[in-house]
Amino acid sequence: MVETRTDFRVCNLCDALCGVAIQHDGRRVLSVRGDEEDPFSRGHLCPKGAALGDLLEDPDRVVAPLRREGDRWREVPWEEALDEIASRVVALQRAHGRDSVGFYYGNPTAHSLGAIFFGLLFARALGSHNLFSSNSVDSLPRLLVSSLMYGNQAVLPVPDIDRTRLFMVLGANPVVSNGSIMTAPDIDRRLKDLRARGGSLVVLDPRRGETARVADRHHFVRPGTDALLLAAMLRTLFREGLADLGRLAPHVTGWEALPALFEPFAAERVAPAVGLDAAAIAGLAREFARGGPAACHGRVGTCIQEFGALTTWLLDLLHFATGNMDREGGLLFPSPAVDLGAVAKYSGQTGSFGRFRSRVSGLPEFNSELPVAALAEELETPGRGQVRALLTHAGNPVLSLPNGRRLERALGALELLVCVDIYRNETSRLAHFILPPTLGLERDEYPVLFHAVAVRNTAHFSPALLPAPPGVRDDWRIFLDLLGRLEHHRGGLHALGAGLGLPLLKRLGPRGLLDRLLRLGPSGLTLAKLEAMPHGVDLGPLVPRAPAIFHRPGRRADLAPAVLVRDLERLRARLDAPLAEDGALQLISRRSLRSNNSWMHNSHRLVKGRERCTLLVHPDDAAARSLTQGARATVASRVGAIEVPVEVTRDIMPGVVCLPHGFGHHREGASLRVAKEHAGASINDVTDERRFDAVSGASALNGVPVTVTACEGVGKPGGLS
Ligand SMILES: Nc1nc2c(c(=O)[nH]1)N[C@H]1C(S)=C(S)[C@@H](COP(=O)(O)OP(=O)(O)OC[C@H]3O[C@@H](n4cnc5c(=O)[nH]c(N)nc54)[C@H](O)[C@@H]3O)O[C@H]1N2
Ligand SMILES: Nc1nc2c(c(=O)[nH]1)N[C@H]1C(S)=C(S)[C@@H](COP(=O)(O)OP(=O)(O)OC[C@H]3O[C@@H](n4cnc5c(=O)[nH]c(N)nc54)[C@H](O)[C@@H]3O)O[C@H]1N2
Ligand code: SF4
Ligand SMILES: [Mo]
Repeated sequence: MVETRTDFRVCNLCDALCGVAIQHDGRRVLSVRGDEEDPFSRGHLCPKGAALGDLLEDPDRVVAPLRREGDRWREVPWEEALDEIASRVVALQRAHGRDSVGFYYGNPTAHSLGAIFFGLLFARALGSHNLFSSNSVDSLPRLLVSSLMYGNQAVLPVPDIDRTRLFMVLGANPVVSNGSIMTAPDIDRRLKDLRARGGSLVVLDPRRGETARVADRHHFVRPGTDALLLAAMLRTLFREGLADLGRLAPHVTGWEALPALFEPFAAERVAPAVGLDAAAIAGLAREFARGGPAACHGRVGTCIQEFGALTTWLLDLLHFATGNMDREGGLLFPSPAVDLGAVAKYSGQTGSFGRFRSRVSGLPEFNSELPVAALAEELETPGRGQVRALLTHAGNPVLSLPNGRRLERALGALELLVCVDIYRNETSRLAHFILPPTLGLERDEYPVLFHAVAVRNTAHFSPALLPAPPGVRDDWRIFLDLLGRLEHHRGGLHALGAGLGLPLLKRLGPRGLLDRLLRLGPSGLTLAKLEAMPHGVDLGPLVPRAPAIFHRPGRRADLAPAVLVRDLERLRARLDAPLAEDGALQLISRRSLRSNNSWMHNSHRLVKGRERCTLLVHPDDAAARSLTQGARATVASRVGAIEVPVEVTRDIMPGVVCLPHGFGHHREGASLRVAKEHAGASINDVTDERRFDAVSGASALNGVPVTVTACEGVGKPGGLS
């Protein structure tokens, strides 16, 4: 008989930090349950967590370094792959300059302690301006606004969902996402508790999604108009004498300038654009000021749109102006066991902005990275600084970034593409080398970023549980090994190792670094103490931290950063623009409980059942286009067209259509056999890289103007090109 046992870890697939009880036999996962003794997640588990074992055993997983020769893939020894990659990188940088080699890291990087520490180190050591990440299709506006207002991108306010009375959700869907920049496992229970204590949940979203369905009220708002809505709410507060900084008054600058700034945005004036009547807008403002404590949570819907930075700023201002910033039940700044704000400060990563710009379109750098809106053109446009080689880590740009088809052409033409990935997916199939890393349960993990944005202070360490396949390496090792090779090939004057202290870092590894950071943090924890607490430890509710948390002169938050104040003029001009182009609909995205961006569609248990890659269309828009339930439609934009089945529903606002992202698995050369059977079409084959937030450069993936027409006959999967 095989001996089995149960161990406790944290699921690292999304931001929610669910504790999991894993039954295993020392080699394989036998079952996954939610860990009832986890003080934070209290037994919660979503369908993806239950599929953790599927990832480890996926027969399509890459388990040895692969080298592509034409259409064929050959397993090669690590030393051969690393050596050749490093020598080609060094040769390219010698011949064409440091910028000729780029780096892109994707979302799971943030879920790997080793990749956070060592991937960023690697990126810096490349010495290239061409660093990109999924941040610029995600939280870039949020990080930028924190650096502008609080002097540090790592100072992030989080809704105190467990004590608020009014929880407003604007452009997020936590019931599905389980919270983001609001780590909140078991969100359903938290929302039930909110209502049980007499509080209310109000959702403002162009779609009546899963969170809206459990809300007290849901209002449709037109995509990309949140800044108008918030500006009108702020004007109401100032005009009606409801704006009051309270305790924070001595700790801010720029307050006096604010009332005049919002004068052009009367509720009556913005109402037609927002799609919400003026009385409702003013009512929301009053409710927020009087019905508190109140917290408004904006996320992907408010970030990846044309006014991402402006909207994020106005959201924070709404809390300052109603006394809900840094207040119990409002927004609070977590006190994580690893003090991320301090780490950012001492490692020089508080968030630089605009120190340099992208070569072709002049998009601004943030924290040494350029927005992905500039990626394709930086790969394609000849001249000094053109990216000739790209390394990706835990990303799938072909499916995740705007205008995926252009990107796939550009990636396919690179002199060198290296992907550190567990799969030969839609992006890595184009690579010259795939370097396979371990997965979460095979390496030591501590969710350093997500503890820092959690609705409660907790700490939970997950030591490696199961042995990894012999041919894979921990991601941090891959980065350090590559750095070592680069150093070897650069030689002499260009030696990196001494400056970076490579030998010391190698000895410490992520565990050693974590232990040191815990010891420097406020909780008195050490790695050894954490290891003795397999269910994690509760460090208590969030507490007010201002002004000590502000990393600015005099510890004062800047309520009126010049670059954001200037952008109000662009918002004002939006008021005079037509609501929509003739006949165009606005395309937005959605997530599903059973998928994780582009990469969990190869688990049978997650993809089985009805087709999920459908276009949501309001009955009026469907009728006007002769679209019927289940029929196929063509969705076309400036950049391309796809074909998808139609789902007619009143859950979407008239004038808006909605698709999930992360599909489009029909592409030749990827090895994901299950995903291929549920290929769907990629929304990012129609999103437009030229649409971005003018301030931050973050892509505007939401609100894309598209035309939708009925297809004739049966289309091929994934649609047109
Ligand atoms: N239209 C539209 N597009 C979107 C969004 C949207 O809402 N709408 N959302 C955006 C957002 S928020 C994000 S974060 C991005 C995500 O964009 P990306 O991060 O580029 O894409 P993912 O789908 O998360 O790809 C993750 C890749 O990492 C691999 N992987 C998984 N675990 C590991 C690991 O431990 N190590 C390594 N090395 N690789 C691993 C997977 O196989 C997969 O290939 O997509 C964005 N794109
Ligand atoms: N199950 C699951 N969970 C996930 C992920 C996943 O893929 N699947 N991905 C993870 C990642 S990487 C992230 S970043 C988080 C994202 O977490 P969330 O932001 O909570 O999730 P989304 O589903 O993207 O929610 C965005 C909402 O904004 C709405 N929206 C779109 N455009 C606009 C607009 O212009 N204005 C307003 N007000 N609303 C708009 C959409 O209808 C949608 O309801 O989720 C994480 N969790
Ligand atoms: S909600 Fe996120 S952390 Fe929790 S089980 Fe699901 S994927 Fe894992
Ligand atoms: Mo994300």
